[in-house]
Amino acid sequence: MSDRPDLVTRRELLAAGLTVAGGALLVPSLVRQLSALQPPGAANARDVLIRNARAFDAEAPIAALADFRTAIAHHYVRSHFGPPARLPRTWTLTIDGGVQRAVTLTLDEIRRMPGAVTRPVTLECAGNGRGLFGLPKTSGIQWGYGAVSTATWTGVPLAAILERAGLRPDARHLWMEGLDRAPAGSVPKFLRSIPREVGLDGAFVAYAMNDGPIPLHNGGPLRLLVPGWYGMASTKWLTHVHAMPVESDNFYMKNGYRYADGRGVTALRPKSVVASPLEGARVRAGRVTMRGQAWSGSGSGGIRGVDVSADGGRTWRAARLLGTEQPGAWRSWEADVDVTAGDATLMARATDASGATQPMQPEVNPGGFANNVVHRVTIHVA
Ligand SMILES: Nc1nc2c(c(=O)[nH]1)N[C@H]1C(S)=C(S)[C@@H](COP(=O)(O)O)O[C@H]1N2
Ligand SMILES: [Mo]
Repeated sequence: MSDRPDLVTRRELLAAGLTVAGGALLVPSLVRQLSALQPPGAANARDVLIRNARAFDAEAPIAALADFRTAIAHHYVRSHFGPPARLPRTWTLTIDGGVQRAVTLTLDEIRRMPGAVTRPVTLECAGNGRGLFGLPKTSGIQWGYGAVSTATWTGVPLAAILERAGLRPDARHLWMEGLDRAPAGSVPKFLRSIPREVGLDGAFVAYAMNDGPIPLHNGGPLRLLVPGWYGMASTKWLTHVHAMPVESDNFYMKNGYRYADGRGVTALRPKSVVASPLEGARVRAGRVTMRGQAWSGSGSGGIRGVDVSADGGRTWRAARLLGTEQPGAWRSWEADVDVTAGDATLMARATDASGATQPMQPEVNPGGFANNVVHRVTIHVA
């Protein structure tokens, strides 16, 4: 049986008037929402009316995170207001503000630009793990562990696009704008800006995801990717980059995405997930192979190591890191551990090259951001 129903969040299920038993529910309205996750392909190029415009937020099933690359069917989805209700016949991206000349490029022109890059990017929602903090329900989506995924994205460096416009030296910040808007007039658009250096170093404008068109729910046909930063920086449905002297004063910059001390939420914190075995799994006593992913943010220098424990944190051993370090993407790991009859608590703890590691207890903040507490998985050993 497919684990696709797990993509539906608890909130969606509650909205549909359902309670979950094992997560394996499939009802017609949910099936329709799930099918909206399929790549719209050529439909993007037309003036289509999206009928399911309501925000759709979904996590990846943990089992799917065992693979380095997350399939589109399993990639998490998050937006504040859902996709734009209408797509223009011709998608354009305009660079204006503090530039020598404002430039507008069509999607086709961007696709034909030289210097395209294809690279894996680990996107994690800043709210991933909020549900584990035990905050009031009003604090935001009560995500578990699965608001994180890694797809292969193709696009052109933002630097190359900005070069066409000629960024002026006083343009210290890049204000991103997407086509989506709030359904009610008084709610501001979701807008974010990134510092100029971040935009010029590694950020790119993508038109393909896992070798095909970007599905509408993941920000297609054109989106920004800011590798190493939490997901809110990676503006979906990108139509404008406004070069500005100061940071954006949008509600989601000034009030949203701030830690208790007022600092903005930016780079990913070191974190890991145990994707196998799964919570509640039944295994035989003896050797068990643990598998998962580990990642950290820009400026961290990547993952230095992952330690695992099979006895609730009393003893630890180093996991094997697989493949090679690719900046902006997570690192797969595996480890063999020995378990004896009874319940066993498995844990993984990532440390990045800067020496930062995951806390054993959640470090709560009122917004419920960036929870990188060590993942605990309890299994039954017979
Ligand atoms: N235009 C726009 N871009 C957006 C958002 C949004 O609401 N509107 N949400 C952001 C957030 S909070 C996250 S976590 C990522 C999610 O990207 P994904 O749905 O492809 O996983 O998109 C970001 N980009
Ligand atoms: Mo997010």
